[in-house]
Amino acid sequence: MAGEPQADCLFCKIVAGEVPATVVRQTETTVAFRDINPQAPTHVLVIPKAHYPNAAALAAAEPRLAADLLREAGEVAAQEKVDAYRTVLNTGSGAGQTVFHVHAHVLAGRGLEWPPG
Ligand code: IU
Repeated sequence: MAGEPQADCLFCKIVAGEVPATVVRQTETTVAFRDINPQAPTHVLVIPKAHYPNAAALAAAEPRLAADLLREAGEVAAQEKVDAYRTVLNTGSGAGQTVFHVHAHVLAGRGLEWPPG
């Protein structure tokens, strides 16, 4: 069922505490943790606790939860004391998505080029 934990999902395992992560914030509906392969001095992933494969699926099924995710990206930036940051939501392997549990990357602390690579 949509939103239910998936047995083979790494981020569902992080939510369940079965895989360790450096959690920086947690709400009733979301978890934010440091990326294990940081691409910037601040690189935090914000995920919904519920499993949705990507941002569009999340927004279609649970628009308020999609809003929670984006609001939490801002809360992470505030907590990290960065005023400029980039929020990235990769969708599809061709765009670089490797974990199919929606996550917002929050990147900050260095110059970020545009267009992204
Ligand atoms: P992507 O947008 O799906 O490519 O992002 C997945 C991210 O998850 C990527 O930046 C990984 O470094 C990160 N990650 C992690 O933080 N912890 C893990 O155990 C694994 C991946 I696997």
